Amino acid sequence: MENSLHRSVCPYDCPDACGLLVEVAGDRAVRVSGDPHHPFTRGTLCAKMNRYELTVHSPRRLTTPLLRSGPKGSGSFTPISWDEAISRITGRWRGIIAEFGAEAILPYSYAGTMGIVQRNCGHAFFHRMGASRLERSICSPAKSAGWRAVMGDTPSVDPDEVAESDLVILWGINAAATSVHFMHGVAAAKRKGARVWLIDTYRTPTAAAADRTILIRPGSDGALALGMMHILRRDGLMDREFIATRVQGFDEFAARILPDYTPQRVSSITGIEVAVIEELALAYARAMAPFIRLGSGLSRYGNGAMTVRTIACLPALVGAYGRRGGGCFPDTSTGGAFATSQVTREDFMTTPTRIINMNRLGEALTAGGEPPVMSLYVYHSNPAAITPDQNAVIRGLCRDGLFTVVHERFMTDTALYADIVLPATSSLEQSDIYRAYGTYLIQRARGVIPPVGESRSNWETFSLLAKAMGFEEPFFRQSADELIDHLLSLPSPLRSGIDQEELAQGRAVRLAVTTDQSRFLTPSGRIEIYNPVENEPYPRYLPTHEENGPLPLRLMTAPSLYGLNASFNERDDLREKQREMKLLMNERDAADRNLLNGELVTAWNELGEVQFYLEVSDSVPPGVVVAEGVWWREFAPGERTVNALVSQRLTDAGNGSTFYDNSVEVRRG
Ligand SMILES: Nc1nc2c(c(=O)[nH]1)N[C@H]1C(S)=C(S)[C@@H](COP(=O)(O)OP(=O)(O)OC[C@H]3O[C@@H](n4cnc5c(=O)[nH]c(N)nc54)[C@H](O)[C@@H]3O)O[C@H]1N2
Ligand SMILES: Nc1nc2c(c(=O)[nH]1)N[C@H]1C(S)=C(S)[C@@H](COP(=O)(O)OP(=O)(O)OC[C@H]3O[C@@H](n4cnc5c(=O)[nH]c(N)nc54)[C@H](O)[C@@H]3O)O[C@H]1N2
Ligand code: SF4
Ligand SMILES: [Mo]
Repeated sequence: MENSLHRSVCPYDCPDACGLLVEVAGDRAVRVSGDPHHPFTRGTLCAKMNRYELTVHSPRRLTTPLLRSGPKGSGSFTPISWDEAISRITGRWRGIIAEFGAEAILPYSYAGTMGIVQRNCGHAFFHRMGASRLERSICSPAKSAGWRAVMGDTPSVDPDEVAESDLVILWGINAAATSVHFMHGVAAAKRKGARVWLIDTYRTPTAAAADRTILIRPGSDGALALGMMHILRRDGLMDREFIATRVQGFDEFAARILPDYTPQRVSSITGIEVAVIEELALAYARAMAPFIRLGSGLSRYGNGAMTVRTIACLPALVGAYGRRGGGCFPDTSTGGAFATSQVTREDFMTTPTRIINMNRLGEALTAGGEPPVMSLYVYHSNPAAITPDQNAVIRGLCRDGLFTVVHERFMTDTALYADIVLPATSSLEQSDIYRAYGTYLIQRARGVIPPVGESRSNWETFSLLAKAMGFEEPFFRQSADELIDHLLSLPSPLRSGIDQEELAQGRAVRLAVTTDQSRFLTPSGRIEIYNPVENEPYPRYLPTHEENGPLPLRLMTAPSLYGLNASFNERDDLREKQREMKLLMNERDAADRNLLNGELVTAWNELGEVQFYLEVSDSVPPGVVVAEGVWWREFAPGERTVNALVSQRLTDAGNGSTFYDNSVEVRRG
């Protein structure tokens, strides 16, 4: 029989949301490639997804439900049937609800799959149950809050517009790893003569695509933006007419805030030479259409929202917003594409229940609470690896009496602590509808191979749990495709006039968005440098949590080219490319500590200790160390991985994670 070719969508938490072509032989996907007709993917995938079939058919896939048969964390399990698993889970839950109330049950999920239905369907189930709610703020809520404070609901420009820019600033984004296809547009701009500046805390792989790389002290980007604005004003390099007609509060800001941010002072905050700050400001002012691609790295600090807010003001001073090829791109806001509330069903909740911040899971599981968390249900997330304060999370997962269920594709660090593990399908085995957050495309996918082993999708699993819990709502009795059809039947301005046929055939379709950044969707209709609703009415520089911390090295918990958060650890081919779990350190810091390249070291702070292999590297400035990727503990040289060094502290707005706002010291061994 001939192999068949099917369209699908990359399900991972990546702004690109690539279109896939999947070659299927019998029950197996044998080859996965980039869809040449997908307008953003353009036929190429990243290093991770090129061999997605190795993930889908990995010998590590979980194929049956498992019941714990040894101490928590030991990894001893016995296979059981789905019927037994569901009846054990719901039996335990009934007992917990009777004794403690449903709020003693906590769901934990994030972004193993980005499909609207599979990602969000658990909300409906737990709302119906009356369980505690999870505040899903691990990624970049501070970035959204900072952007919104200045620009309100103004949409981002189309990412491909970057091709028309003459100055691209990649600001706190390792786009070569985290948004590969955006770099097409950057390359096109370069061919037409654009200059590319990268601003990061170390020389990432993206530096190879930049003309200039500025290394900035962690968390100080807000000060750099203020310094640039100081220079623009000092030298009269602003678009006065634009400011007068389109911006709220500039004069007051210029009089009260900007004088403090002289190049000298900004240099002492950021560690960047005065001459370089001057040069960057001048290049920015002279550009016809400067384009800022804003990453999330700089928002994961105690001052992260304010940093983003400050940077968002910069294009206003030169009138770059609304100029073709110019402006600022944080991500696309495609949230209105579908009525997600039809999946999450807040209306199933009879009274508003307790909300627990996902960044503080360690605290939630260990610090009691009223009621205490007695059961944790984890699906498409790996909190023992990816959540801040790994030691607290693992202490919590070890707690006697906590009943933990994990629905997963693999025996992750979290699944190891489960009482019951349920096997999950991969994206190639389930239906969903996707909206990208780095483009304005949506795409529908259907399963292209049967489920591997006895695995079931999130949707099917919640349907089974709902039935066993006696939830009668017809909602839980439909199929995922019926729910997708329902979503598509509800009108949305973003989908008006789109090609339904293309969508039904699984092709990517562009939403009907006007990405005109010259219409400011703010309360005042202007760019709000002055925002009276904020605690701080004007942007100014705020310190990070660790600015004057006791330990000397700032730790960057950066993404890796060959993994995505803790996903892809199952892949030997990708792990081999990274060789081992490394800590990058500058030569001077290594010499000060008598540490040698390649040796085993321990990074430590008040939260924990993590072993790495040291890589002495000139890509890292003194005072900074870098740990790329989130490893499963199985592949770590020691007992813990990077998030044992990350605190549960939150951002200044949005209750976000502060992954980069940590300090460590490093010793041999
Ligand atoms: N290959 C790969 N792709 C991914 C991911 C992955 O893990 N691997 N993760 C996915 C997810 S969930 C997300 S949210 C996105 C995130 O993608 P991005 O928006 O790129 O954000 P981050 O990956 O958090 O960080 C990007 C860069 O910020 C830098 N940085 C840290 N602190 C500062 C600072 O204070 N100032 C400046 N200027 N830079 C700083 C880091 O060194 C890092 O290089 O990527 C997605 N794509
Ligand atoms: N040190 C450090 N930590 C980080 C980050 C970092 O840059 N550095 N990034 C942070 C960020 S931005 C984010 S968004 C979070 C992401 O945190 P998570 O969303 O938890 O990320 P993953 O590690 O990708 O884990 C997803 C899991 O879902 C499983 N899965 C995939 N598809 C399905 C499915 O359909 N059903 C079920 N049940 N399971 C499925 C996968 O096997 C995988 O184990 O991590 C955060 N943690
Ligand atoms: S670049 Fe992102 S969306 Fe595209 S295949 Fe890779 S992980 Fe998936
Ligand atoms: Mo994320």
